[in-house]
Amino acid sequence: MAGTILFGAPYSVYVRIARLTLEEKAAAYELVPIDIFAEGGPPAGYLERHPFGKIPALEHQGFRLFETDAIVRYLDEVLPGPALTPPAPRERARMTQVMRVLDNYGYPSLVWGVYVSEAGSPADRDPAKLAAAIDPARRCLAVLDGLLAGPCFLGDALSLADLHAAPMLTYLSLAPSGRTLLAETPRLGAWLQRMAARPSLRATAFPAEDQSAAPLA
Ligand SMILES: N[C@@H](CCC(=O)N[C@@H](CS)C(=O)NCC(=O)O)C(=O)O
Repeated sequence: MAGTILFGAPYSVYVRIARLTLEEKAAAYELVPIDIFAEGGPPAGYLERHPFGKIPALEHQGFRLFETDAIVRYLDEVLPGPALTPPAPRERARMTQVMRVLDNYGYPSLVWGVYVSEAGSPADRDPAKLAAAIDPARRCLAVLDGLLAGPCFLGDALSLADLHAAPMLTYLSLAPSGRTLLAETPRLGAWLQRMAARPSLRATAFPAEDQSAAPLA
């Protein structure tokens, strides 16, 4: 199989992170739909691409890869276009720190805790989970706000940290409580507005950005 193929669904945070990397590199790619939340799960053969049954998975010129962090760092290295990883060790470490904060503390609290529990599909709404997520989400936003070093996370240059953060904070902004929390960190709110205006974000909008009822993240 030639070219660049990404397997996943447009509602997924992690699929969007990979798509943003491809878009910022102006790379041509095919998005092959895989819905892990479909009744009966993903197609049987998909586990050969991702043994844990998650999305995304990548195939690039015959090379198969899963785990978003591995995918975006690989794409950044092999594709032409602006570098999304800084050369200096401290900046690179900061970028990795932001990405791991988002995976370990942001995704559970901002996406599942606030967005899905408050504004996701009706079956997933859960006031108790929402209430429990407010403090962790607030802490996470304060930490991210403190890590912002300029118009982008690392200063002037866009990096993988910005592309990792944008989908999670976009979902957060679709929930009323998320918008209230974001108002407490105005620098981060302004960063999200700048990111939302980028063509890469516009080209990969979540279905929920156009709808009142949202699917799972
Ligand atoms: N560690 C994985 C996480 C990917 C992930 O959690 N993807 C979500 C969609 S955004 C998923 O596949 N969830 C399905 C599930 O948890 O069963 C990565 O970085 O690629």
